[in-house]
Amino acid sequence: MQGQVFKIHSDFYYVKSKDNEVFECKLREVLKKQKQKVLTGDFVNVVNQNVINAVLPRKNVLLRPSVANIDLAVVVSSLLEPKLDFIQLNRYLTFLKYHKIDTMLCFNKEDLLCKSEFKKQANEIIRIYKPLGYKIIFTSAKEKYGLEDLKNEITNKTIVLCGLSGVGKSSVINALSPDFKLRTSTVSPQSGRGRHTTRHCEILDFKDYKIIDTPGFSNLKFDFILPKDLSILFDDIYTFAKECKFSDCLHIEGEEYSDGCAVLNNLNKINPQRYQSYIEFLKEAHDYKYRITYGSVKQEETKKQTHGLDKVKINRIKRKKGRNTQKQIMKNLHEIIEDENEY
Ligand SMILES: Nc1nc2c(ncn2[C@@H]2O[C@H](COP(=O)(O)OP(=O)(O)OP(=O)(O)O)[C@@H](O)[C@H]2O)c(=O)[nH]1
Ligand SMILES: [Mg+2]
Ligand SMILES: [Zn+2]
Repeated sequence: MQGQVFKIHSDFYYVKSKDNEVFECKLREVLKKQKQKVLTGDFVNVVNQNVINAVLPRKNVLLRPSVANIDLAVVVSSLLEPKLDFIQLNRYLTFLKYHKIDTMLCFNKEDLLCKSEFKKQANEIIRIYKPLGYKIIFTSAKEKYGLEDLKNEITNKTIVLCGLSGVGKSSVINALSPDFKLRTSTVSPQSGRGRHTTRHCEILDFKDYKIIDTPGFSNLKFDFILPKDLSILFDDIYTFAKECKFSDCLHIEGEEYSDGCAVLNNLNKINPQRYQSYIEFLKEAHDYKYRITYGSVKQEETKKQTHGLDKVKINRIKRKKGRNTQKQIMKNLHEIIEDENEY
């Protein structure tokens, strides 16, 4: 039998067949030994009604939240409570772009702003994100605004809701259908943050679409990518970065290439918060580069002491980085998943 994993609780995988039959399954020992990750959204093969013995090829995978086979990610932000945080939003967008997943934006809690304040915020959002090609909707789960706009975008799709804790992901699902009765809780008045109410990813089946509710998280870091590969994930920066005449320029204000850098020459055309996000993520990417370089250098220093071959040392550092980059990215992301599961 084949089916889709719609929920995972510790070692149990809940699989729904095409006929909507639900099976509580375990993973076949050999898959465990192979460290095969099974994610919510995976299509799997089930034998004996309760053993997953194969994961079918994935259309795509997102490791934060950990889900597979998604048609669209909807990044949910709240206009207030928690306060709209553009850098955090850019984190999600950049991460999804890295995973090549279609993305749209949903700004919830419209009811918390007065008309004029809402208009001001909405205009700013549209000015920044529409030119980047994102569909944008405004909703209120409380007042049930904007839900038709959301439905229009997600019909016939499997979508994942991503966003900080407390922005109203589960509330939006409850507003679309009272059947699920997902748990929600208020944002803490002290910290202004959500309370991590949703603990697991779960696919909720609607008649015309599937929605994956996910736990909110904020500690997503770009510590799996090299600094030189970051600008390509920012369309608005890359437009100029690809014209920059310095091949190894990272387009940072005040640094060695600032005279004549194509990005810096056009900084007035880039939204300041987008550029600030780029610089912030760049620091995390630098930490990653430092870590992998330092790891290799340490190994090579030992080699040097034994063989005294400087030239070999340089070549090996370069080779090591190239070979290991992809493996390291996956390793880092898998570590992130482990953290995620600790909620
Ligand atoms: N005023 C208002 N409050 C909302 C709206 N949507 C959600 N809320 C409230 O915001 C709080 C958090 O909502 P949740 O649905 O639990 O948020 P979440 O994104 O699922 O949070 P996690 O599960 O922790 O990731 C709850 O008290 C909701 O009642 C809205 O549109 N307007
Ligand atoms: Mg929730
Ligand atoms: Zn440059």
